Amino acid sequence: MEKRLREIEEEALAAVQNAAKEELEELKIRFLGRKGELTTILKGLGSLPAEQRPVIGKLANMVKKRVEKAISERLQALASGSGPMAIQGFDPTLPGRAGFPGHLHPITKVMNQVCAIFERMGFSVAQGPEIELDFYNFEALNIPADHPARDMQDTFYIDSKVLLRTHTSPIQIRTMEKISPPLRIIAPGKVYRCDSDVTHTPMFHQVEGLMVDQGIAFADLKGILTHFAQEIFDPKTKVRFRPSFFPFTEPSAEIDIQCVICRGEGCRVCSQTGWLEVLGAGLVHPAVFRHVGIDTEKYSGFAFGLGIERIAMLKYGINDIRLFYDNDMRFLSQF
Ligand code: 2NL
Repeated sequence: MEKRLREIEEEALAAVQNAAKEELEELKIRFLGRKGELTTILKGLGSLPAEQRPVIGKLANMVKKRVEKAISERLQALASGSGPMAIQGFDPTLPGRAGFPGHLHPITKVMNQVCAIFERMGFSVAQGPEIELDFYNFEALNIPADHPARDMQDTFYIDSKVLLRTHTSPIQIRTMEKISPPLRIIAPGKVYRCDSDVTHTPMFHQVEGLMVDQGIAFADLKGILTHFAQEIFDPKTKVRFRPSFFPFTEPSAEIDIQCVICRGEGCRVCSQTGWLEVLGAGLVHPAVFRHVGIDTEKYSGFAFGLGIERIAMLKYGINDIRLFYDNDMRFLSQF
């Protein structure tokens, strides 16, 4: 009897040691349950010879206690993760940490908003390569060979004919080559200029737009761009058109909005003028139309360009463009 009790103990302790949580319940029934061998021995103590009773009784109770203790220790070990399969201090029963879902970059958001405003006015999105030919980036846009924009200091050249586009206008030149008017497109994308300070990064984002049809006038440009400014900023935004010059448009204009910081009172952001420049635009220069074979007698059109970083800085009151590209979560998670 004594030998049998020691066998039961040995068997039970061995089984418990490596048991999984679900197996422990079965082992508890098998070794400690009402129909288990140990319980049968304890129940049958009365029929044993009187001199054996205290010895066997004491041993059987000790085995029972040791098996109970082993089971409860194993349960605890599994819960606190100190079992052989677990990493120290890791509790597999705790719920996991909630994942950080992330969000779009502020530049992507403003880019999407700008595109959506023009898409609602019937413009389609066009795309093109970031590595461009001199012809599409300069020549076709009536930018002469001695123009300062062509300088090595402003443009990243790959070789004498290949460069990183400095604006998204080449997308529009390529579109006009392929598709005949009427045309109403926007060209969003990354552009590259050899420049870096608080308001310039070597890569930034631009959206340009182009509308070509019979009878397009400066009034169409004014209507579309005024609507755009009031959609992206505020419906009450005051807009001003100032005469300007670009080689690819004639006449040309720069479009200002009333300062979003001081509401026109004059402050540091608007250099005390009360106005902020947000867009460049004009009627497409006939030389540009000739380069892509559009009949200047029949068609006219307007074009415009804006910088996404500048719009985002004004919208969110950011004074250093480099914050967009530092990848600092304390900055990015505010949008
Ligand atoms: C600015 C000025 C401008 C254009 C871009 C354009 C494109 C073609 C033909 C004619 Cl294909 N013009 N684009 C026109 C005027 C201004 O951008 O200040 N951008 C930030």
